[in-house]
Amino acid sequence: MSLQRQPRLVTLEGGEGAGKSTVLAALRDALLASGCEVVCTREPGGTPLAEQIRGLLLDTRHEPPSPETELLLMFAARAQHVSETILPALRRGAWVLSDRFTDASYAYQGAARGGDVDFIAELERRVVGISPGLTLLLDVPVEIGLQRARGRGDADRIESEADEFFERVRTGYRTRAEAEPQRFRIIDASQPVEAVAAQAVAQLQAHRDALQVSG
Ligand code: Z5A
Repeated sequence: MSLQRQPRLVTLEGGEGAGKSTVLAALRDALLASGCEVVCTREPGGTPLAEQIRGLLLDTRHEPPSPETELLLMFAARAQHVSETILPALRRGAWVLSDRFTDASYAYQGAARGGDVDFIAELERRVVGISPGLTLLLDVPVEIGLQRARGRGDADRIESEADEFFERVRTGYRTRAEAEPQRFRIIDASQPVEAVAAQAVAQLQAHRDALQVSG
């Protein structure tokens, strides 16, 4: 069973402090300005149950999950998110902007944690079944991203990992982007936030133009 590409599903990926939240708002505004319905969502999360799973995953107060538990909880949240939020929105013709999606599991649980990539791919096929039409990878050197993210105060469980962990995340994302250049666009997120947002909006517009040309 292969993944079903969803042209109107747009995902934002990147390491800590890459600026995904800001860029997502700019993409949303651009789509709303052209009269589209837009659903903004995030992972892990995006439904009440999946948000509870997010709490389990990121809370530093309880026992840390094993790598397998972490992976399976990410996909449990994602299965719920896809069936309850993403697919219903796509079916009624809305655009869906997601702050992270399955690529994050390849980067964090695969490349950074050393999880079995074939198993992640199997989970993706069996419990997700869809892939984004466009993925914007906000790429920023780890040192800069962590400085921004840690400037906000309390770190969650994953944010508390060592810098080498985030170097592996970055490499994992870049490797995926290089393997699927037709879906990914890499944006240099070390630039000022306005420039990053403007490039993201331009990439979304190019994607929409290409969809119209291809009918
Ligand atoms: N995770 C996983 O392991 N596996 C999975 O499958 C999934 C997720 C889906 C939660 O994600 C965690 O779950 C995350 C990955 C893991 N791990 N961590 N850590 P999240 O998306 O909720 O958390 P996050 O990535 O840590 O979010 P973030 O650090 O907030 O990133 P962001 O949204 O890209 O950044 P931001 O909020 O837009 O910006 C952060 C700060 O930097 C803020 O003060 C901005 O004003 C500033 N900023 C942003 N851009 C710029 C520029 N260009 N210049 C200067 N300052 C900037």
